[in-house]
Amino acid sequence: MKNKLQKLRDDFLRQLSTVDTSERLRDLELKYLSRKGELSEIMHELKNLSGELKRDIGGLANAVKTELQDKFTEARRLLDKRSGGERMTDVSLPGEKIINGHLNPITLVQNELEDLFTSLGFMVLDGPELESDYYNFTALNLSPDHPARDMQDTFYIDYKNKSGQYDLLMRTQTSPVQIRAMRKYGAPLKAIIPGRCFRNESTDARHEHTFYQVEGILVDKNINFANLKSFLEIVGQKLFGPDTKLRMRPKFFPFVEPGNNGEYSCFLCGGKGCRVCKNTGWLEIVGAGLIHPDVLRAGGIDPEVYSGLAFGFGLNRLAMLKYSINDVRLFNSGDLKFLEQF
Ligand code: FA5
Repeated sequence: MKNKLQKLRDDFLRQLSTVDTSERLRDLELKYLSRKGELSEIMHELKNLSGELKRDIGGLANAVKTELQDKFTEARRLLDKRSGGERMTDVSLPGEKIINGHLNPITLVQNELEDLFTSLGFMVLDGPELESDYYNFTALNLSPDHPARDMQDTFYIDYKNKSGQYDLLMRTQTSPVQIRAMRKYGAPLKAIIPGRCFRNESTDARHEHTFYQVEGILVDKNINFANLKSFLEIVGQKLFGPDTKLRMRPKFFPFVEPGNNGEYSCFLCGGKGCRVCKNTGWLEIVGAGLIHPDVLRAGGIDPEVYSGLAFGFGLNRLAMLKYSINDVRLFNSGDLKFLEQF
């Protein structure tokens, strides 16, 4: 075994003295010094020896190992130095193309809306995605037995509060941040809140379990429906062009009174009727209304002094319309062929 070790050492050193590229150095490392290399093999065989012999040859093997590793490290240092500190392969090979990332179309629309609303003096706020039942529903006038809760089923967290109730859930809308913002900043208040929402949906081309909304809230003295209408018009014209028209139709949301659905004239057919608007000429995009007095109270604001407006856009839907995307599920697909188009 001593001879074997001696031969391995000599072979290694002889070959090392002729190495002139990092590839050859690497080959040598693999052959002799790696976990499955020849030196490891010999070390492995040591366990079959006994007593003094094992100690002698073991000592020699360790000394050879240290010597070869030191020589190897030194050879690598010299090679690196010769190539200017960098280890190079073939410098004549074409370089690797660095692929640029793309912004998701949802982010593009979100950025446009943030630019618009900050230019109008709105703050951009954030809120928790893991929300309490109280903020997501009760404080927004959806008491625990309110039938309108059925419209927004979500994912509940398996955790009980001190009263033994499950009260943590993934938020279904950005509206709970209305309450948090009112409590934190009081009135007057101007804010938008973009963010991710979750619903227990059977997904299809228009419905996802995870999607984005952007909430808007404005609280001040004498806020009225005309103010709401003008904000929704500004958004439509900014995103879809100056000729975009707005239509508001009544819709029930427990946290606004009166509530409505905002619809824009179809950007594709200009209101004549087409495939995108299902021949109606209008596209339903936003839920909105004047903030219910109970919600202002839950936010710590006196409804006798202040009034407010609120709206909630579906960001995925806005992006679908702006970029003619025909399936909402593409946004979360991670499909580069889709994302690279924007
Ligand atoms: C709401 O969520 C209300 N919070 C909006 C609101 C805010 C009303 C403030 C009044 C005042 P709604 O459930 O309609 O409303 O959802 C709003 C928008 O979110 C929809 O128009 C749609 O664009 C988007 N949306 C809702 N569910 C989904 C889903 N499963 N997948 C993709 N987008 C969705």
